[in-house]
Amino acid sequence: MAGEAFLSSIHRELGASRPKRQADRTACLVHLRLSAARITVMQLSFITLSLLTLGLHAWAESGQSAPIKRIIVWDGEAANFGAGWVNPTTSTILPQTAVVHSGTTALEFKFKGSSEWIGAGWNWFKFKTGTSVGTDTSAMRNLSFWIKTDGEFGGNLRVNLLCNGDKLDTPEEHTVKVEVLKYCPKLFDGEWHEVVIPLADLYQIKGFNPRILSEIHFGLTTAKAVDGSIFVDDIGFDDRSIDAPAKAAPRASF
Ligand SMILES: [Ca+2]
Repeated sequence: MAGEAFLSSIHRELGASRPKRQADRTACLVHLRLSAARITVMQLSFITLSLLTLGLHAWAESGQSAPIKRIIVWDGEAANFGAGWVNPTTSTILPQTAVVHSGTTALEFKFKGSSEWIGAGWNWFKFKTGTSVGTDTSAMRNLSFWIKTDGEFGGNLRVNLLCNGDKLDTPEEHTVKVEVLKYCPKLFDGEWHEVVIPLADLYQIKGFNPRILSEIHFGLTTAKAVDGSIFVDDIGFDDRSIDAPAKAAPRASF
């Protein structure tokens, strides 16, 4: 009987301690799960931080910057408003669909002549005047456009911009003229090229207003008779770094 009593006491002891042990086991599991959760959160935080650091490092190494801001003033598609002028009047500057850089339309400045200055302009506000009419380029760094020449004419092709005003074409509304060849050494090879001209090279006239741009001019001087065409597409402004190479802009962005 003494042995039975002893065993019975052991059973009671075991029976009484089972809930406590289960509670301990549960607490232990909760603790382990919380610890695991803490480790997981820490790991995720570490991984996230590592990826972010690696991403920033790769971004810095790649030399990439924020997306380029662009203002397209004429591309013949989404931006297809405008009108032009030419000199002499036997020349033309018109939208056409045979030779294009983007979409289905580009401008063609077509000329034939000798011993005279050949010029053309394209006004993307159709010569509407006013101090509130024009493209604000104050946050932009460059004039850019695509160009293709057709014909054996060579010579000096210069470009400049006009800002608007109550009266168009006053002296202070013209930027200085720059040589396209300087920014596009392969200008006369018959292929399409993007021309990127820093606005700082153009905006040097006192009184010029960069907030109301409305027109671009092309002027050609040669020492021989000329007969050819200059095709222009995707005229716009952008804020890309002037130190960056003039990479081809994706056509879809125009
Ligand atoms: Ca186009």
